[in-house]
Amino acid sequence: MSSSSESSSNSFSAEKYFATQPPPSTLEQDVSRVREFVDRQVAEGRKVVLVTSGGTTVPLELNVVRFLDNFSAGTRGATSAEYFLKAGYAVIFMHRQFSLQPFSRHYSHSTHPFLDFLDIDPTDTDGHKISVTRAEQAQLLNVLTTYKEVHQTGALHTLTFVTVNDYLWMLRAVSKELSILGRNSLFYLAAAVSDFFLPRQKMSEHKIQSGKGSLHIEMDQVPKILKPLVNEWTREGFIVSFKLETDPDLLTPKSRTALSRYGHQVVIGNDLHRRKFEVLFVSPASSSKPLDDQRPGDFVETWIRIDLAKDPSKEIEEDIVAELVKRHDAWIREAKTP
Ligand code: PAZ
Repeated sequence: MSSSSESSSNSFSAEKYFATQPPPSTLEQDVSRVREFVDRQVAEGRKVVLVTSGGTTVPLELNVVRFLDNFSAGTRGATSAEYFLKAGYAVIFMHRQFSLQPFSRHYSHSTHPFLDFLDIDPTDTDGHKISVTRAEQAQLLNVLTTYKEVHQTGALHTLTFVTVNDYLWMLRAVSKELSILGRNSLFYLAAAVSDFFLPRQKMSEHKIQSGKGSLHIEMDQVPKILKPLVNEWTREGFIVSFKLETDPDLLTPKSRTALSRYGHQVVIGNDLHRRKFEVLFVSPASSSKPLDDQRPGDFVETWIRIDLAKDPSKEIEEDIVAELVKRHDAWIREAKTP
């Protein structure tokens, strides 16, 4: 696999990407459901957040047997979605198929399988009476109550993607639908999106054969989607992107660069191994200065940290969302100030 610079022939502008790569077959249906959901939220006066969550795949064949994937389980997105709902937002939860989802995430098959806390009543001769073990009852009741309330109010809408192509088409379409909300929309882009992809035109139709020995694949660069998102698709939405790094020295500079390059509202930097207890918020100090002319002092940087040793059940997403809600409200108020 090789990487290339943005100006090389291997990079796709967003325009070229959408002109050459086909949309997912369910896109139109998905978009019309999103439109209905957004219309309902506008009528009910709710702010709407789009949460993207989980990793995208990059298929290597048209009849796909093999694909590139990444580590993301969707914990950040699913957890944050719950806190946004609690804060009164309507949530469009756009997630990788089979990754974690709000509410059911508490009972993930790998970390907390639900069969482990169900009991069959031994006194019931028919064997039909199932109960929840005492230790699990309080939490289950809590989760279930909120889950039912959310479904009753219709404040959660779920969308599914698998490939990076699904993700890009869906993000473009959903962000255009959200533009009618103006500043009442928030974008929380926590999905781990591949930087590289194999254009359809270069894919092998059938399963790649192993007969020729080693495999060499040259991938193209996925277009920098934040640029059209900020400049064209949704001009007024409050946009929060995430930056993941594994080298701690790169976290601050790369987060600043992302903010300067795209001119949105917040970049949240997180280190792969420390992401559950600390994140860095980077935002512009002044919106009046040209973005490409900003210096380190022109950014406001705030760390959010939690102490998991003191409170192991605390979730950093609670504090991330609380901070964003404050900033989003200020952003909405700012537009109303003459
Ligand atoms: O899904 P998860 O909770 O395991 O991980 C969350 C995350 C690290 C993918 C997210 O916080 C993030 O940084 N997303 C953007 C990744 C990127 O730089 O593309």
